[in-house]
Amino acid sequence: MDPRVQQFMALIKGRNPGENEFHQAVQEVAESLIPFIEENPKYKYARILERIAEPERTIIFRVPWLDDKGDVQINRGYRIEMNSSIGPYKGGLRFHPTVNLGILKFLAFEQVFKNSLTTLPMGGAKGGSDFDPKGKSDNEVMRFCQSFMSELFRHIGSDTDVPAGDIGVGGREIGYLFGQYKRLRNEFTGVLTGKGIEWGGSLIRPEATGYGNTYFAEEMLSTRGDSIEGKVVCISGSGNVAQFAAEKVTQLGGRVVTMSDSNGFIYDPKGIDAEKLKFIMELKNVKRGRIKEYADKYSVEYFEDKRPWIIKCDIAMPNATQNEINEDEAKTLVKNGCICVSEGANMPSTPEAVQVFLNAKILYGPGKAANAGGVATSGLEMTQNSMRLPWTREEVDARLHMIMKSIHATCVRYGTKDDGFINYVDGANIGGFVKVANAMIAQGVV
Ligand code: NDP
Ligand code: 2IT
Repeated sequence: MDPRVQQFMALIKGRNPGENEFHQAVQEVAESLIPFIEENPKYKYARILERIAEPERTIIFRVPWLDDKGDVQINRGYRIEMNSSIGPYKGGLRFHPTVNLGILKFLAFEQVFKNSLTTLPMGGAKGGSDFDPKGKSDNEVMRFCQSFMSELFRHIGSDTDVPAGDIGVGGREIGYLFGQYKRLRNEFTGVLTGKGIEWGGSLIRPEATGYGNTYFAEEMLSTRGDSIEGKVVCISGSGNVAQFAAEKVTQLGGRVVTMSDSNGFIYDPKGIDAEKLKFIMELKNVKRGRIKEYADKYSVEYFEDKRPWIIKCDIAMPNATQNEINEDEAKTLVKNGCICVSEGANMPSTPEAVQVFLNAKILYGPGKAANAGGVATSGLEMTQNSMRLPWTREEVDARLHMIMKSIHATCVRYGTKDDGFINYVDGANIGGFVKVANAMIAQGVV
């Protein structure tokens, strides 16, 4: 390891003990940025790297609520307000039993760079809770959301901090959170994004992360004169991002052969077409069932406790969670002829897996670039809320498409190496950094 990176990481690990995912996210960025900062010493003198890795504010709170039996339950709530130099704090809320401070800090850190790449004026944040919505009734989810917002409301606002969804937080949760915020503040504002279309939401926001992830893959492929048409695609996850990535890939002529959840994956060699995807959407969004039921319905193979990366494919879209592709799985993908990895999830590849993709010189689009379409469209929702004027589906989709092309162009600008290889990791890290770092310098030592 570069000794400068090592020295910086010793500082980060000392200040943030035990937060492994946060260390991982910071180290990846530091590896791209430290050589760049050496060439641009103004960032060094202002100690931007040290400042950018320290949250502006960390909020941790108790979330007590009553379950359906009348018993008291206690969870922990968080909001990490990482950086506000280019706009109000912005980023999702995750409700999942694995949530802890380190995971949310890694997500908030990534969000700063991602939001900068979108071209829109948004700072970076992330929040959530170790609450598990799985197996809870709608009423339990509502009471939890109301309790969570009863504390969070005092820290957020449409010009201060604008949360949205992430794992375990979809339209249902955003509705309950918004209702409680409105009641406490007596204000109808764009304080959350991902709202329902009848009450201030944006068309295309539900689709945006998966569509954007696919548009980004299409852009990467176009640099090699290729496209999604006719490609075999492995997708992991079966939630919001996975569903709409599958929809767009299929519309563009690709064949999606896998989807998964935390229990296993299904392999459908004929492809998950529009009709079958409708079944998955109903299964996951309404019945809240398990992906295994797809295998039973369509008589395809189900691999329990396995991840899809053992299946031969041209394109891989990890769209479930962090560290879901390890080194061996990355090697298997490359060996099987995979030419493109477009990350819908945040940090789904381990550092060793990333190295395998970079060494093989395949098209590798890291999450902070490839999944930025979701937050970008959240930004467009904020714009429409401010104007009090909704845009059409076509208008929002066209803007999303344009933004993904622009993010790709930024990665090419900052990530192209002497031999012409585009290192999208460096491209996204440096491209996301410059705007934020310049704003931090302009605003002084704050
Ligand atoms: P959802 O909650 O809608 O879906 C999550 C999916 O991932 C489910 O299929 C879930 O399976 C699976 N999953 C979650 N945790 C694990 C785990 N530990 N191991 C295996 N599978 C798991 O979330 P989203 O689709 O919104 O989010 C997916 C990813 O995309 C996350 O990394 C998120 O941070 C990222 N992302 C989301 C954006 C958005 O707009 N929603 C924007 C940008 C990135 P199960 O149901 O069994 O838990
Ligand atoms: O990781 C992400 O970018 C999100 N979960 C979406 C955040 C947002 O504010 O829309």
